[in-house]
Amino acid sequence: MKISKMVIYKHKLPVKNGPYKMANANVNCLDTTLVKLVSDCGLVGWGETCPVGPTYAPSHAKGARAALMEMAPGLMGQSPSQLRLLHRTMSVLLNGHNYAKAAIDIAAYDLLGKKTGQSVAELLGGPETLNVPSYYATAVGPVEEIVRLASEKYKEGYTRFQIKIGGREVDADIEVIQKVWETVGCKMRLAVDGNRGLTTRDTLLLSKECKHIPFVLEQPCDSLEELLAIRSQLYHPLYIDESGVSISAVIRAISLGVADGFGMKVTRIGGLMPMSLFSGICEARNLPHTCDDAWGGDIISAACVHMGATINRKLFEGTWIAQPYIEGHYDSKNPIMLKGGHIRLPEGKGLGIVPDDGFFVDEVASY
Ligand code: 0XW
Ligand code: MG
Repeated sequence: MKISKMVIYKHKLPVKNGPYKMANANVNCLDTTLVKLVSDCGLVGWGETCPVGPTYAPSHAKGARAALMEMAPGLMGQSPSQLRLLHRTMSVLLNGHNYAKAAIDIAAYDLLGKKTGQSVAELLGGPETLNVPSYYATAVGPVEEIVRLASEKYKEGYTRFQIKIGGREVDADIEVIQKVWETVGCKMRLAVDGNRGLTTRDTLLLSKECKHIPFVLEQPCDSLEELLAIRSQLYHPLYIDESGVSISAVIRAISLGVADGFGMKVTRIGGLMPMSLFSGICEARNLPHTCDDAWGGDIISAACVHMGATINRKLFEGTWIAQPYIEGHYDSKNPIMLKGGHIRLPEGKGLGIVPDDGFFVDEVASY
């Protein structure tokens, strides 16, 4: 099987009840990028990448499309089934830009699944579950709203709740965490995500003020160096998210002893193949981790759910998808849905998601 055609589309995903506010990003509408790979045998595979605005990470929608256009001509005639070689070809064509390469990796897995009659989860080693646990992530918001969401999401069946903090006075963040704890206690596992937005001083203060509350602290400060500097003074386990930009960065964080776990994004690490390697490294060191993406629609959600289904249950912290914040689906017959805090693994070959005919109309380039 060879790649004979590649089409790049862009598509707008408005945020339901937006903006979605994080310490370093404020988004009303996401700009997602879709990749359609067509094989010489007429099969079609889909990939997607959707940075959550231009400030969450060093990636942005136009950058993804420029990187895809840079690689596209060199990908024609390559085999999508030889995934390791496909990744090497992408590295020869372009340095870095993992988040763009991920869309091609996902489309290649979708094609390979369709060709061999297997689901992506089977190609990744096999699902441990058909009902993948998710977790709820709030935006940065007022105390009453976050407390209300905590009770509501517990009742819906979520087992993990991520509170966003940062970008405001640390006292407001401390109050939110304490009130959520008073309301839901140990009913859900708690994570507190600073999205790089806190100073080391405020992180230490927050951890001390909340030392009686068992949560994991996710990427409170910008860099690994800042986290390393305060690591020994923290009262909470530390999860690395935004700093885990590559397999090499993950190995570094583990060997520096700064990571008690990870929030990981399939696109940030470069696709399903590197994500599977990352998950294997975590398993070797007994490190819990999520399997998410920054944002995006049914295609990226399906990729995260297939990968999440394969992760060792003991270490799996859930798959976050943007569905609760988005209206509508690409595949109206077989949408990716969150129910009771869990996501059903799509049935069928490949990703198990096929966008409705003519759904994407904004074609950016075709090769
Ligand atoms: C909660 N998320 C997975 C979704 C947002 O895009 C950010 C992210 C995180 O944990 O940083
Ligand atoms: Mg995070």
